[in-house]
Amino acid sequence: MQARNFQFFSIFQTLVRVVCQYCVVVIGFMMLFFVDIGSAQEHDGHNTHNVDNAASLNVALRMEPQTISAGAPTVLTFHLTDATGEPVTDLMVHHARVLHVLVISENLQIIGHIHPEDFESRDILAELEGKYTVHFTFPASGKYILAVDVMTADAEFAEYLYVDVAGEEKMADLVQDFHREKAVFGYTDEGGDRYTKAVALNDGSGALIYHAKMEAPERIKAGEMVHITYHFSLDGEPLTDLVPFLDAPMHFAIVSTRLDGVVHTHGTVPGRADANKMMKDPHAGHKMEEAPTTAHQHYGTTPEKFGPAVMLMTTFPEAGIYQIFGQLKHADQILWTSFMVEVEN
Ligand SMILES: [Cu+2]
Repeated sequence: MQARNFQFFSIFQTLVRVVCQYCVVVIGFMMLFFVDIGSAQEHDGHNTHNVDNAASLNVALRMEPQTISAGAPTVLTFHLTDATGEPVTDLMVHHARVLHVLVISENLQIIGHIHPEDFESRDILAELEGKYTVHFTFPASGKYILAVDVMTADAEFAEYLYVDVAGEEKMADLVQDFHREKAVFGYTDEGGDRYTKAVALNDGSGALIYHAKMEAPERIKAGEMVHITYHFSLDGEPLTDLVPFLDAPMHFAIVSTRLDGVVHTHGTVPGRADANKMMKDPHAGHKMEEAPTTAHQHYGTTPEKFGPAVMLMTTFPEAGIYQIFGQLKHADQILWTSFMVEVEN
């Protein structure tokens, strides 16, 4: 018995030694790593806007290179800190991602939707320091708004930052287009609901051409709940086999020409229980009363197959002209829609 105990003890001792050595190596590596990150210049001073008053989140953006040029790959690192300056690392996965970045050009024609998980170079150690990185190539020079969406156990945050992109290739002027039926391009999924490139609307770079019809009230008033219904078809046939994209039937990014914010919201499938719940209580999806245990807590579950209709329920805060970008999925194609609406007082 004693011999066995001794054996056990010596195995235990060896185990402890190995674990300790491993810890020393890991801690040493982490220290080296953070010293390196710390020495790089931080790009503070960007305006951020916090939609939640209960908790606070600061987002500083570091760009590499520091001057962004059209057509050049750029590394964007968002440094998340709380009111006391401590890194925010307890982000919850919502809509299948830990952090969502929407990039939208001032002319409301270029959009990107990217996440740290979309890149193989994802740096988990840096994320332990509240630093989340995405890669993006801005296709044209001009001003862009970046919307960063994250969720913690206590709150949801939407922060906005602006970047100016230099370069010869200037973005086109804003065009007011209030058509309610449009051709929609499909972009082949890069795997796992990823599409990491910028999409310039109507540039014809997509492979398959779909058709989208959007039904909205004739007059849309600021501050009033609006129901907008989309109908999708391909080759004249209604699409009945749309599939979820990032845990939602459809993602929306709603931006006004003021470029003063981005509403990142999600569509529902008409006739479904969660859609009906939304009809009765339009804010149902945004309440945090029920513990958000899954990424589905926004608007309930998304059916595995649906279509051809998807509904958007939203409220436009002010009068103005808004672009409603939409993103959804069919087979391996990620579809981007854009419809402009005018909102009155
Ligand atoms: Cu996202």
